[in-house]
Amino acid sequence: MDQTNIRNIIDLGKYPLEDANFIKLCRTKISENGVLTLPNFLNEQIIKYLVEEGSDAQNIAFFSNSTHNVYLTKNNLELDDDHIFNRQVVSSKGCITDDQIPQISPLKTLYNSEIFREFLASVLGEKKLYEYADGLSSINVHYASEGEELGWHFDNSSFAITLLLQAPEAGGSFEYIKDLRDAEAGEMNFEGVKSLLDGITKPEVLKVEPGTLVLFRGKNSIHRVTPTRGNKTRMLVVLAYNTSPGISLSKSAQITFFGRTAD
Ligand SMILES: O=C(O)CCC(=O)C(=O)O
Ligand SMILES: [Fe+2]
Repeated sequence: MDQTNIRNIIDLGKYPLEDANFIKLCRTKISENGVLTLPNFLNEQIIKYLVEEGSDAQNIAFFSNSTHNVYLTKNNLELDDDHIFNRQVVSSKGCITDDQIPQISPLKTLYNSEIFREFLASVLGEKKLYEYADGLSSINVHYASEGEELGWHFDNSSFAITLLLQAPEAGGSFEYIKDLRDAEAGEMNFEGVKSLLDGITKPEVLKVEPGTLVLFRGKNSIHRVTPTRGNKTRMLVVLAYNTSPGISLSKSAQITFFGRTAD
């Protein structure tokens, strides 16, 4: 099968990415819910292929283990250690970078497909989307083995695009609360965050099966991925785009996420 042809990777009959009505429906969904899920976006054969490709590369993944606050900032020393702003949560995962994904991978076909990219831009209300200028950040595969998790956080970027390849036996679920803060207005909602982290407020759980494409607006919607349980690794692809050309991830972020820089 020709993996360099987008039509062999996604079913454009089921998901007509160029159809104005379909785009409009997706736009409405993401603006109303802060999230859009397209189940079975990848066909079964491609998922199987990508799980194998991903498993083969797991041994070269960079493993990171960190604690951070939900705002992904340094601690504020003017506030007490036990203030919710300074409350530490744990994140741990393995990650492979764009340069470690084979050129013939269907992930590259999908990421670079004009049809796919224009669809994403239209749904997200952006003029155009661009790849990262560094050779590491555009496509990443994340691995969460038993006990690994992503702690509660608000994203720095306004949107995220993910594809689940393999779900664990248990755990590894994506939980969120829509619009818990308003970053643009400088509203951090300490009370709301505290209530969630103290287990008083219960989050929503997003239903995601392997092959599901997820578009998520995570800047104001707090989210986490619960610890993987069992021997099967949670494997997830992150497709990262910029809204202007020529942008690289900062060197310090490259070190944090990938353990090295592109050059
Ligand atoms: O693993 C996921 O499903 C979400 C990833 C995420 O929230 C992030 O990378 O910021
Ligand atoms: Fe996130």
